Amino acid sequence: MRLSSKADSALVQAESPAAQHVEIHEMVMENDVMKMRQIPRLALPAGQAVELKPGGYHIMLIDLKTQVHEGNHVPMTLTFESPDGKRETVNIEAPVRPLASGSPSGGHHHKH
Ligand SMILES: [Cu+2]
Repeated sequence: MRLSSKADSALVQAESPAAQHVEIHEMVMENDVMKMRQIPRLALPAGQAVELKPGGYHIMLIDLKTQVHEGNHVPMTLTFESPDGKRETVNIEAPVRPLASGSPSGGHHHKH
């Protein structure tokens, strides 16, 4: 999934009725191991598309309320914040992707 904005903005929150918790994650290389960690905001520079995908920035669904499978779409509400602090929410249908295989927490309750 790609996010882009005409003006500088940042993704600051994601919510979905499909999961208890929704976090914005990035992948980082730590001691030659790819790890994911939560980030408080994902910057969207004006006119520059930011790609969300396994292995990069992604939105993590934690404690799923319903089973979701790859190829499904889940409803999601994204909150964006502009540099002046104004917030705007956008409802989307996000495509579900599994965690990359071989990652330390592969499988179980986590879906992207
Ligand atoms: Cu993640």
